[in-house]
Amino acid sequence: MELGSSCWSGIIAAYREFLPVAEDTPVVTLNEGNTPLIPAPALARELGIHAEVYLKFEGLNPTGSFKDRGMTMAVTKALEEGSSAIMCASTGNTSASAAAYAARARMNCIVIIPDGNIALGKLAQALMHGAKVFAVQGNFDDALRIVREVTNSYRITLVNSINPYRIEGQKTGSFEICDVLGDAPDYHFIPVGNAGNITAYWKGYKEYYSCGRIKRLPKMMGFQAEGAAPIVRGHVVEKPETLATAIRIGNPASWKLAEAARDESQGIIDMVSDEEIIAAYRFLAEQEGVFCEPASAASVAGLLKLARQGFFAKAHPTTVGAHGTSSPVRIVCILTGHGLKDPKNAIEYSSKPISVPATVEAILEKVKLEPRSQGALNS
Ligand code: AN7
Repeated sequence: MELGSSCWSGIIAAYREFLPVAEDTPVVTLNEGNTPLIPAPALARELGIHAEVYLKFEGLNPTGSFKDRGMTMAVTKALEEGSSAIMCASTGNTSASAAAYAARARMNCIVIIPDGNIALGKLAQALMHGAKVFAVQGNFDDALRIVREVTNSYRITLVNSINPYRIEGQKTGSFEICDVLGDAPDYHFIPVGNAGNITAYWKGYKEYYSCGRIKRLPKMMGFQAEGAAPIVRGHVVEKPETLATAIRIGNPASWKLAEAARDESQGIIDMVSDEEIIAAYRFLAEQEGVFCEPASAASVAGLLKLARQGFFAKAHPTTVGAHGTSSPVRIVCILTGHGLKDPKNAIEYSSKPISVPATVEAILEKVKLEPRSQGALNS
């Protein structure tokens, strides 16, 4: 048996038959994918209907975000085509992923980020993996415009999600969900920034449906941040603003494809405020033990918003109440990135450490603890 062949070896190995690769394609992988689908019972209880809610925790990919699924494909194909360098614009996660996969493939990597608007962990990753990082005095949309122009005229491969191989890799997230659940969920909640991921997931579901692996398709429920919601508002947002810097995007590249995913699936693209994002971000960490970055929590903020508006009670009247009278509504929320990416927001929106002298008394003054009974074992 080939060494390691029984282990998970990344999404290209797992889903080769659905991907544009040949026997001799030089696969660049960090064993991405195979992320857990975590039940979220506390979240399900909040909805007021009989529901099963799952969190697809994409923060557990090798560089801490879903971008790795697309990047293994984009960098593999770049290498196969003889390219020696890749380039992207990024709000952070794409740059971290591109830098890591370029390092793995021994290729050069240039990334363009909006100066001052990228989370600390992501910047650390891009720098640590040896990418050439340019911080432009502009936003993501400016950065993407520059990258499109450079990659059009010079020999360097663009690895933003307008590169079709990115979408091919990212669609494997849908396959994993369906492989675990045995079918598609009823609803697929997902944050929307540049709109590549909603496009990719919808493509994945449709492919599994047309080859008979699933019997139905989910409704695609995309959520933008209120200050960066061009698709919801129907026009480009010149100066996008949100604390969820990953989705601080005013002119998404896959705008039309995201609208198609929404319309074909009879879903929704709506928006959530920064306050709603932070509430969901804290809820997941405190009530489910799952730490994602703020942009990822937009999917859950959207779910909670719709539940509050009575959306599910109206769409599924027989499921009202904890047990309902019919089978549970199945909901998957994509948590696109890990919470450790953005330590600044985590510290900003949680309670602060309490500074005390280094004594037992100082701790006991602040917390009430029961004395241990004599002879009891440590527990
Ligand atoms: C955590 O890294 O656009 O709608 O340049 O990092 O496919 O853009 C990141 C996007 C959601 C939105 N959640 O996905 C980039 C970048 C997280 C993200 C999105 C991003 P798309």
